[in-house]
Amino acid sequence: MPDALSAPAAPHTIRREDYRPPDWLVPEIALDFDLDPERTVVRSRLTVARQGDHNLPVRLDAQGLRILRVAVDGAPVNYWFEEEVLKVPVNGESAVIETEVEISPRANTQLMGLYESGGMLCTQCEAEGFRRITPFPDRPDVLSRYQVKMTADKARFPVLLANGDPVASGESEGGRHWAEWHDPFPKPCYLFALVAGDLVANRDRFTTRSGRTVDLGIWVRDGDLERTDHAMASLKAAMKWDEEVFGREYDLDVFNIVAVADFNFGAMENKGLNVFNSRYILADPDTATDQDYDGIAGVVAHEYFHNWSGNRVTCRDWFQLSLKEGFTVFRDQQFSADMGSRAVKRIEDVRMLRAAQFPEDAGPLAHPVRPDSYIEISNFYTATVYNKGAELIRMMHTILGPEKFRAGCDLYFDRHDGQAVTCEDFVKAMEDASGVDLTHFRAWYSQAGTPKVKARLANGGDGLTLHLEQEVPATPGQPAKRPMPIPLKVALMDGDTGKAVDERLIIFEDASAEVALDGAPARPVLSINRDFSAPIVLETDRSAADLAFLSGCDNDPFARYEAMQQLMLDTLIASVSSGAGDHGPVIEAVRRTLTNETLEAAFIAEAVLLPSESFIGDRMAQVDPEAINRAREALRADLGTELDDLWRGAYAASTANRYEYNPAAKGARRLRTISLGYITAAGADDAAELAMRQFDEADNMSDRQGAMGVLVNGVSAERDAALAAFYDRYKGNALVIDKWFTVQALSTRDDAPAEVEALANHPDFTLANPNRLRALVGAFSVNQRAFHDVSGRGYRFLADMILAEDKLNPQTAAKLVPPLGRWRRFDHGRAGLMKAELERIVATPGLSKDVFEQASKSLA
Ligand code: B3K
Ligand code: ZN
Repeated sequence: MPDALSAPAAPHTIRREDYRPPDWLVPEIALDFDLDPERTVVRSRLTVARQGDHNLPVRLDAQGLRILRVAVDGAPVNYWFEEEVLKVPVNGESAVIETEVEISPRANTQLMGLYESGGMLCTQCEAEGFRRITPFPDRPDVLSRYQVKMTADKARFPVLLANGDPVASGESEGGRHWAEWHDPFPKPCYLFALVAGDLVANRDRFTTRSGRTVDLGIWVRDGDLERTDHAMASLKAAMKWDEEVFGREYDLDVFNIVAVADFNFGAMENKGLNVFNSRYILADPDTATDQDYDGIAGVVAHEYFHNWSGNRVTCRDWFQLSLKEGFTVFRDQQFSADMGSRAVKRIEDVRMLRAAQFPEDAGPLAHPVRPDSYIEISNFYTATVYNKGAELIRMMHTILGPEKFRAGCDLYFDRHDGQAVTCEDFVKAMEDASGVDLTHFRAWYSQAGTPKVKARLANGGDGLTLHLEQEVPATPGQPAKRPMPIPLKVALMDGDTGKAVDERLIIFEDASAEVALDGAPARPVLSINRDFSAPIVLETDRSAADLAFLSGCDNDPFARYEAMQQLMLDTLIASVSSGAGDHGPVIEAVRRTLTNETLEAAFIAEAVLLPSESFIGDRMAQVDPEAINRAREALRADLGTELDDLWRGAYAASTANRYEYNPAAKGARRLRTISLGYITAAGADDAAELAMRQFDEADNMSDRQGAMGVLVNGVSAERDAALAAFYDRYKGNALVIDKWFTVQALSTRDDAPAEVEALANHPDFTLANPNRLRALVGAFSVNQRAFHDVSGRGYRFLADMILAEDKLNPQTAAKLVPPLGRWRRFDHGRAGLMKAELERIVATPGLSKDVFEQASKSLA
């Protein structure tokens, strides 16, 4: 009897151009699970239908399954294996294929397929985990109606959930019970889910705009129930918002969410049964920061929004991933903007894009938003597919305007409901509904690399002209690029009055352009890429004085923030190269921002924050981690000292707040901890004491973690006391202990690499939990100065961790590789050490294809 347990063959590349429609469809599937953590038996009954004229067998993907039985129309059949595909010959146009397989959820450390987490059984199928549960054509363009029956020990697994609606349940022998769920909506197998566990629910109801009642449940372990209210409120807000803004209504009678502790990423949008990493569900003021609260609202909304953008209309193949992810990220960004401060949300989204996507686009793993090839699809759940993908949708929204964009969305959902489609289908719907020609825009889907735009104003005989030039850098496999249509929101700011003149949208399509600007004031200052209208790197010849001016008056909040960032960046880069810079203009601009009473605290907090060390590095020809750290710390110290009274004033102003969760209170807390950071940077004698008081008296996690984060970078008795007190207070709460690891992994002290190595030996550190691994190792790898310690110990540590994790969980291991792939950006010595670690990884026998792909491409 052949098993699908054999090792996979050498990694091979899957290409978008090779897409062929499936030879067999599976309109119906009935699954019967005999659940047990050690040994689960899965019986499946597939109704298969031949598609097209061919004699090919049915291909069923099967990975790590022990095959017990395969039958066609009730009779045994001579099936065979080719790599990890079970081939079943079928004679007629349709048939019923039955399979029976055995799997072990407990042995599943990859957390893909059916696995055990914290005593419960749960599934993760996207992208290709369903093949680890039962033989099936595991591709998103095979849509089936699911009937699922689960039987399990009633005492250990009193709750049995699956997609769709519950239809029946009962008792069986030996203390077991069963439940059956039906999902009326055909779906690809990546959206299948089941959960069995000893769970309790926060239950609520939502009435849709057409008057249907939906039963909502957020399922958690017993002690966690009181930390689910924010997730529930977010879910209801998201359901309402999607009706109002996108006209999308929920379609089943129940919507369940389950929180699990061991999860490879944030959450999963399975039809009617979302499964979440518990960090995106559980929150109360004592254990979760404002950022955690925002993350929960954003991810709960994101997964809910997938019900239309992803589930009702799904992807034809995995190259189209951004069809659902880019669009859904855009939708969740718009939702969060509407729930809080639009300006601050835009700043946060751009910061994230620049921190994660720009480096990806500029490195060896660069790929288009719609990739052309992959070895392992899990490696393509990237910032490019998600966040740059969202920027593409946003650009279409900008070019079409909100009404036509909405008409395009309506047409897309209407035209493709129940189908598996492509990014091209989305763009076509936008074009058809709006009448706007997006032919050139499609280059954003196919060309990788962040466009660089140079912009300058020139005053000639004919008046004022805006000169634009663009260049799309070469990326792996794409040496030469066409110019891209770049939507640029532009205005002139009047240097005398501070008022905006001639605000307009320019679609800059060619390699260069000259745009005449009318009605220019006597002293015009260019405000460009307002609201970050295009995901580009911009270069202008604006002086420090121009930038300082814009930072004080630009009426576009993003442009105002951006002017300050550019001023800071220019100052820091000058300091790094010359060893000393003129801090005066930054100090004055920050002073004006801090004393501007018309600005909200949350905006001020963003505006006064210096660019991160990595972001400064990204803008330099070669990254010098030590020099960047010195320059940034020097500017921080000067800002702290020169503006001491203002920082203390801002600090005191927000101290009176008792905990409330609303945008104003959040902003005040953020500004408070940032002020504490500057007071500390100035070397004030009372800084550690102030931080310790904040730590001790905090009535919320933002303040407590903020204080600890400030203390951790210094040398003081308070530092040790805070770390010990924090650990003691929260031991046993994994999500909070993750923060304890992260805060130390991000330390700016010289001993950070040694501390991180020691923490990897802490009894609470484990490779089995992806959150814990990311909290320590993931955070350390973005701590630029510590990770790039000239000794290379940071690189060695990361490579050791990747190799150890790869044995358990390849998907999560592979996510840690990209920081090593940035070797070209560093000096010869560091580059050599980084490459040596990548080479060591690639040479390791038994490497997963996940890590192999990331490490080998990083070396190329
Ligand atoms: N669709 C999932 C991501 C699955 C990742 C698989 N490696 C969550 C989301 O983006 O909504
Ligand atoms: Zn998503």
